[in-house]
Amino acid sequence: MTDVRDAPTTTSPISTRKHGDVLIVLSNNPPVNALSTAVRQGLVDAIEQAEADDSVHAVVITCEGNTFFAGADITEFGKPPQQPWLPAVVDRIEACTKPVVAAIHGTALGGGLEVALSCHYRVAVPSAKMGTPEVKLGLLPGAGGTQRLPRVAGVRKALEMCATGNPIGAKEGFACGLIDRLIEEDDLIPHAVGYAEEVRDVRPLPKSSEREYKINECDPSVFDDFLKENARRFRGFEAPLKNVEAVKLACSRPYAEGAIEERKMFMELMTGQQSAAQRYFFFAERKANKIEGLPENTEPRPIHRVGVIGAGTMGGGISMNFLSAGIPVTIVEMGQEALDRGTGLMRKNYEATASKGRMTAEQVEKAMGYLQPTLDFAALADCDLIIEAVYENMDVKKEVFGRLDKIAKPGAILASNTSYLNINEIAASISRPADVVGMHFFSPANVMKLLEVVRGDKTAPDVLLTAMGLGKKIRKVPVVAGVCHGFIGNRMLMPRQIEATKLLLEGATPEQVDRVHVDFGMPMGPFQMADLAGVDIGWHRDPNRVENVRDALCAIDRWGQKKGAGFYDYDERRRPTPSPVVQQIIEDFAKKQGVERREISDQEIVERTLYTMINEGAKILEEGIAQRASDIDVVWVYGYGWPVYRGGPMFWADSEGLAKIVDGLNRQEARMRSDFSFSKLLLNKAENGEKFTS
Ligand code: 3H9
Repeated sequence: MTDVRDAPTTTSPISTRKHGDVLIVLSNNPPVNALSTAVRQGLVDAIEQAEADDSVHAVVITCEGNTFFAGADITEFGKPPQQPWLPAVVDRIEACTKPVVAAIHGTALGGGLEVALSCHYRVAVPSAKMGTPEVKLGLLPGAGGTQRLPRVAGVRKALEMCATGNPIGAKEGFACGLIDRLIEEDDLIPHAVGYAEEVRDVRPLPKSSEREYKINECDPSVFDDFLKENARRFRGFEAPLKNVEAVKLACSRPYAEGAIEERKMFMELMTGQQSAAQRYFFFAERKANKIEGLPENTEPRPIHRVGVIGAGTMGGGISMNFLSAGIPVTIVEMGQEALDRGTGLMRKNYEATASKGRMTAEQVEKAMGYLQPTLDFAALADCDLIIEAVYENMDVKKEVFGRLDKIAKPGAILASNTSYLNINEIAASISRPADVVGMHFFSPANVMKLLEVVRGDKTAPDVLLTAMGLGKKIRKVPVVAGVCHGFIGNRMLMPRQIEATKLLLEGATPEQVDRVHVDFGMPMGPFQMADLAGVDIGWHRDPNRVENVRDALCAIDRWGQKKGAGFYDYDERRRPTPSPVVQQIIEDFAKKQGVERREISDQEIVERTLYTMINEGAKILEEGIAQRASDIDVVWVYGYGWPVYRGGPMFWADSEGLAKIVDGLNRQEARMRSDFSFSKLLLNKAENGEKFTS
């Protein structure tokens, strides 16, 4: 068979060519073959062409480049819709009187999967993935996906795919009936054409919208069970519930009626605030990867081996990211016992993942096989990147960097995992400041997606580019931050923590403050977070020096969950209950400091904790610590669990209205910490009716 990938060039992203009696319809719309207006029109035209040409007996729809259609063109959302609409396009494909085969590679996502579902047959290479990620944009599949998918793949599978947005692999797709045939990698189009020839005379044509048996055999309890299982995951989100509702409709209504309802729900979600926030966030995440001020032609440095100093929880977690990506790691500790404990914990973590079926035993061994544990600091000499994850103390860090300066090979990148310390000071203490960068991982480092890449004054452009690229390679979301105390995330956390603690003295309880944050959509409130992380973090360790509530808790061993007591009491299953001891401590302190206790409203908590964070975010922006407001949002969503349906703190501030934020802060200013000051950027923008994000 000739290579049918040599399609002639046309101005439309859709081209056609004939191979025997099969019309091959090829999309070429980089980077992801999104279903733009031109692509949709091209598809309709191609189907009309197939209908009109008597010599055509079957059609194959496929794509050039890395992927099958990855969905509707998200950049068109929010603009006046252009004909032909995707629902009409997919209906036209399904109504074709000649068999249509979708030939899938890469990712058939959203509208892309809906196109595939409207074809009469679907073939795919084993590496292909299929999914309905609309829910991650606060939407549901709006071109018949919620109605066709359960009919083809089964109700439970459709629920999982639509409501979680997670894709499935082609093999799983084949097992559930979504894919009709798996085809060898690299041979997709010729085999798809062969398949089309095999089925060219089969009638009636199998139409997804007409299939009944998978929805007829559905147990009605599947919906409630599914919602119960996922209650925590869906908390606060509108779209997952709408997706479930739409799939449920497929089981009770004829296709045509279900499709009309689906469309209504799609439009409802599309015009809502949550989807606007989630669509904003989709682009925010991608923008975060772009580094400003990078000289053209900057090339990353090659990284073949990574060194990690410190095999504690952080060092171990950091190492696992590289091991999982197949990058060898040399991990150094001071004593054999700590080294064994660290590597043992890494293996245990991998094995736990394997026991949940998310890794095979071979993959565990493969990952651990990339690890070289050692007590010999000099073993770091052949590493291309060395990350220190030692005790958070400037003198200790400088000492480690001094040693690295002597043994690291020329051109090696020297990174610190510090959460607060000044990267410029560390860099200035050695002979090669241009090689120094911050790589701030969040705990647990093998799980959390965020990576703050801290750009020092002297950090070389290629060092920054390498750290960002590597972050992506190990499946993190890297964000560039400038040097300041706490960088982006932890710096914004500080004013929140200060006000939250002040509020306790003034009359709020830890439960109230935490509830306000959880109701807002955060995974936990400031005091739940303190108990989880350890109330003793940063404590001076002198039980006789009790200057605030935290000192008082630490002095009596209430260090948080690890001690069974912190701001809350914990039972053996780590379930929290309010603590009368803590309440007494708070009241005693209030008395000692002459703070008059009063009723605190939930609104005051929002204004003093969340609004102060916005103010700090604005300062971070005006000082150039963050490249753009959306980067701050990425940090907060991926590093601290800010609800993505509120876009992130800066997007949320914009949607609340900056004048409202300023009003709230003005109202609270007298009660807040004495060194509170307004961000000029916030004041200016509020006054001019501007926003942080566009
Ligand atoms: C939908 O389909 C609704 C329908 O049900 C109903 C309609 C009526 N549109 O992620 P990457 C851009 S909703 C426009 O870095 P990767 C992206 O911004 C849609 N642009 O690549 C970036 O641009 P830039 C459902 C898009 O290889 C570039 O492509 N589909 C779209 O890491 C590369 O992206 C989805 O939600 C789009 N749909 O990952 C799928 N997708 O270079 C969303 C990407 O200027 N997409 N871009 O920064 C993805 O999940 C990933 O992009 C994908 C590739 C896995 C495909």
